[in-house]
Amino acid sequence: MTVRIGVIGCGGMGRAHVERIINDLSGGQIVAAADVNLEAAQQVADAVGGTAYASGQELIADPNVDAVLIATFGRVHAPDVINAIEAGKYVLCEKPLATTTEDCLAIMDAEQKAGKRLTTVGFMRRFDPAYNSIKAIADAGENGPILMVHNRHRNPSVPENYSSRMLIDDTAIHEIDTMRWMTGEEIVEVRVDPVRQTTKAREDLHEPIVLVMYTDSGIRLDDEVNVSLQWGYSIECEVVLETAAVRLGDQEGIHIRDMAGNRNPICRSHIDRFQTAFNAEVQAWINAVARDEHTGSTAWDGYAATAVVNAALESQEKGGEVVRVSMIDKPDFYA
Ligand code: ISE
Repeated sequence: MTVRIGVIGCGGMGRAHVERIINDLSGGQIVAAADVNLEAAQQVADAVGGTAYASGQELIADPNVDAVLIATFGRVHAPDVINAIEAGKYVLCEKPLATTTEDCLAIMDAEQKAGKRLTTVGFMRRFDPAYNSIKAIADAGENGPILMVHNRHRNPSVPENYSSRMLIDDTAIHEIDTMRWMTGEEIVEVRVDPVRQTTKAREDLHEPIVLVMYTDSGIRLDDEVNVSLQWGYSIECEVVLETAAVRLGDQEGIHIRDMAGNRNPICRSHIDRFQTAFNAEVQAWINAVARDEHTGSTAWDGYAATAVVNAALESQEKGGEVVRVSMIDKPDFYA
């Protein structure tokens, strides 16, 4: 069965997904595109011979659309996700699932009413081969439990509209999810340490920052978020077990020795660095939808990440105070 996909949000991320579905993946066909900017939707629709819509609601109602991929801004995700659930259509929603826990709870309510898990959140690092290798070593248990994890999330630069809160709800949210997934535990406490400010960021962007988080069993997680580096896109993760320390390797394919030194080329963006993970994530979703099954992270994962983000934002506002994460008990539906 070919899964007929409608894409909501035709900016950079939406178009990147459209291109991968057309060029790199199998089993999926883009049949509709929606964007508040109808011209942007029309361009995508023309390229695939599909239908353009000015709203997600109209696209979801299209009987030719089997499943929906949402790549709009986080703050407008919830109504489209809920509409898709009510229409009984699987959704792959880019992160964050929603920017408030209230919206995430409404999504979980809609899913429980539908009696079916239909929502996958675009936490694509769960599909990155190197993160998976680390998790497999940790899960095997031969080196004892995880004691702590050190993360570094470094970007060369960020767009003009990127604000200080996005250090947490747009950037650190990746480590928040990856750490929950890696440890299999909820994060219960967060503190955001301010750091001497880089002169390379805009004056109103207060970075770098370091998040320090604890899980329910006491695993310590830290995450440097540093997004005006200039020199490259660099993601590091080291998991410290009792008798081993396992970290992401050099992620670039080749090694060069020349007059400039002994080095690997460096990625420039998340699209380069996580190309394999993005492809694996969307392919797994298409395959699962074709089998009428859910795959990847759930609406609960989206909710939990947003709850941790909220606690971190509160700590950021309060100059680094420790903040407890406030969450409902996990419904059995997501067990
Ligand atoms: C962006 O939205 C991403 O998802 C990237 O992975 C991250 O590195 C970047 O900081 C975010 O702005």
